[in-house]
Amino acid sequence: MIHRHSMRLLLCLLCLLVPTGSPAQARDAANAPAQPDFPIWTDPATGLEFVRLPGGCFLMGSPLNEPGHEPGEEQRRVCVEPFWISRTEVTRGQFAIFAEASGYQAVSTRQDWVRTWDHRWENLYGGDWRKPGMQQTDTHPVSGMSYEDAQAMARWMSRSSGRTIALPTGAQWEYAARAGTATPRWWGKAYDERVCEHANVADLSNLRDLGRKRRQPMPAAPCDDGFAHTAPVAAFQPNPWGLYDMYGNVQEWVSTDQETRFNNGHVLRGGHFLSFTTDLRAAKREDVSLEHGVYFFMGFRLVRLD
Ligand SMILES: [Ca+2]
Repeated sequence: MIHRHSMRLLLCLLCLLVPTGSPAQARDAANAPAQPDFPIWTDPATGLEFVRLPGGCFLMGSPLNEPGHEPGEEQRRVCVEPFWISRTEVTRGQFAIFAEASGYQAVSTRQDWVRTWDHRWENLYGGDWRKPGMQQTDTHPVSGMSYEDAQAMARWMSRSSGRTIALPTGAQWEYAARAGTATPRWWGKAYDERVCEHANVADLSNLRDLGRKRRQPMPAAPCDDGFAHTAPVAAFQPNPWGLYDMYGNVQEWVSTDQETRFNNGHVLRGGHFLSFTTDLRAAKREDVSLEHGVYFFMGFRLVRLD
């Protein structure tokens, strides 16, 4: 009995000594950048928190030799006035507060489908932002959002808060995402295993998920961020200005301030949970036609302008 008890004790001690190496622990490691003391404002109706960024000028776009550089990313000096931007993407719970208070029917609800990917793109009929074809809770970013849905929530929040709430312009989004850096991503140039500390992207979780379903692998980061689909907001390290998930998780609508290829087009920024390498860059613009419908990786964050 004593022998068995000792063994159990030894095993318990070993459990404490062996690192689990979980993605969450890796992300909690000491590499997070120091956070400036920017003012915070909380929207009273939804609890969405905004950080006040100082105004400034920066080089928008990317140099010609940046891997993934595309037309439309030509570098130019841009200045922005001070503005507030939400620390996180709008969550499903926050969007639900808006939808219930206003009676708003999202595009995905009206059309009764969301476009998903599970080894190929498919329309999930009967799905909408509440059932976007993946496991989510109210702390995950709302997904399956159209540009129109994001604008509708901004208008409602403007009325309810008495402040001017909007989608960020492309310049505001990129200024916030860069947070004073000039590299492709705020943590630098490299796209290696460190990406999993900073962003929820296509990673080994996606390969595991596809492997379980006996489906073809896809390009993925050489690390495990723990999420094959969306992650709760603020689960990864914030950027140097205290903003979470500027890369990966859901792709974010910005208000049109640049040309798009489509008559009825708008721009998404920051990549999403199925993105990899060159799609996860500060300068990357995803130009989409609204006729293509809403995809399960489309979400947004908001700005306050006064
Ligand atoms: Ca992931």
